[in-house]
Amino acid sequence: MKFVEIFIAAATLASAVAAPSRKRASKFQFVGVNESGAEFGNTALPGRLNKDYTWPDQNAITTMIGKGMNSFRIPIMMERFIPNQMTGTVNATYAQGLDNIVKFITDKGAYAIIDPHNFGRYYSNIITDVSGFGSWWSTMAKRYASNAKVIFDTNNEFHDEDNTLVANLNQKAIDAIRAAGATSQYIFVEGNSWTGAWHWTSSGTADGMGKLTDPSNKIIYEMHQYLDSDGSGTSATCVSSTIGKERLQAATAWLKANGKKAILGETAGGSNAQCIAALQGMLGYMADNSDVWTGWLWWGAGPWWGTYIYGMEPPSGTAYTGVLPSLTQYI
Ligand SMILES: *[C@@H]1O[C@H](CO)[C@@H](O)[C@H](O)[C@H]1NC(C)=O
Ligand SMILES: CC(=O)N[C@H]1CO[C@H](CO)[C@@H](O)[C@@H]1O
Repeated sequence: MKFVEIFIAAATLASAVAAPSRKRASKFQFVGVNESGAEFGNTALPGRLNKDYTWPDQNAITTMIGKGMNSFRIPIMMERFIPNQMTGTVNATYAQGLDNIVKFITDKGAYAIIDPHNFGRYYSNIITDVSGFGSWWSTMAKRYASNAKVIFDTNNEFHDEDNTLVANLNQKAIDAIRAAGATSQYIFVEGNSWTGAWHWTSSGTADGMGKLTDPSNKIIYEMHQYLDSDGSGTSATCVSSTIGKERLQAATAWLKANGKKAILGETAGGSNAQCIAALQGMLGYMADNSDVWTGWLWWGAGPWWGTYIYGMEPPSGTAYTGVLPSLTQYI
């Protein structure tokens, strides 16, 4: 999701291996939700805890694990974790907050996906210092090198920049993470054009992204897809009851042709019959193609969403009450 929309939900991923308390219906490896909060107030840097930003609610995560979810994406700000320059040192306050939520999630056997929600920017400037980006990731990866339930997400939604730069940044992140000793973790890589599934091949981002290499062979392509007319995830109206499946078809063909796996790292639709049909059609299509689609994450949950159109926060979020009950077979 774009910064203009102030709130982002972090993805909650739970692992099938460390079985959550409830048996899951689908065969997806990762199902969960974005858990927003720590990336909020991104124009206030470093920002004040519980005024500009907050951490996800642990009770809400427990509730979602009870629903069968095993994966939680935690959006953070790169600048809050390492202020001033990417080669610098961590802010102990923010890093401790991240440690706490990561430990809570992974102690429950779920995946914690660390998502620098920066759109390929650092202090609003497009990141061109590939080496510095590697340093940032090295610092992060060392911190969680021994926790196999952590997933590293290179960056949220690169956009309006050079496709080759995006691929180079992703490769540098992979190399830095592995060199830091974090060799067991999955790495989610994101492309240009807001990592949109519908633009994955047509934007040209697929070309460089398809050449990424990983010595641990555990990279998963993270794509995002919303079902409103401009695909921005800002409307509760979906284009049609079949738009979800349609928007994934070209990317699915690319994944199969290139032997790659993907995660739908952000998706949502409004709480209405047409969107629910479109979501069911899309998730059913992904289940039919589970050789390449490993799962999906809803956008978004988190304590500060209020009456947000896609709100998945229990107990009263718009999507928690109006959409989730229709998606249980895909969890
Ligand atoms: C570190 O983070 C805390 C809370 O996020 C913030 O209040 C503080 O100003 C930060 N310190 C620096 C040096 O950025
Ligand atoms: C779909 C959606 O609303 N996404 C939101 C995610 O959160 C960011 C910021 O936290 C918002 O700007 C987006 O609108």
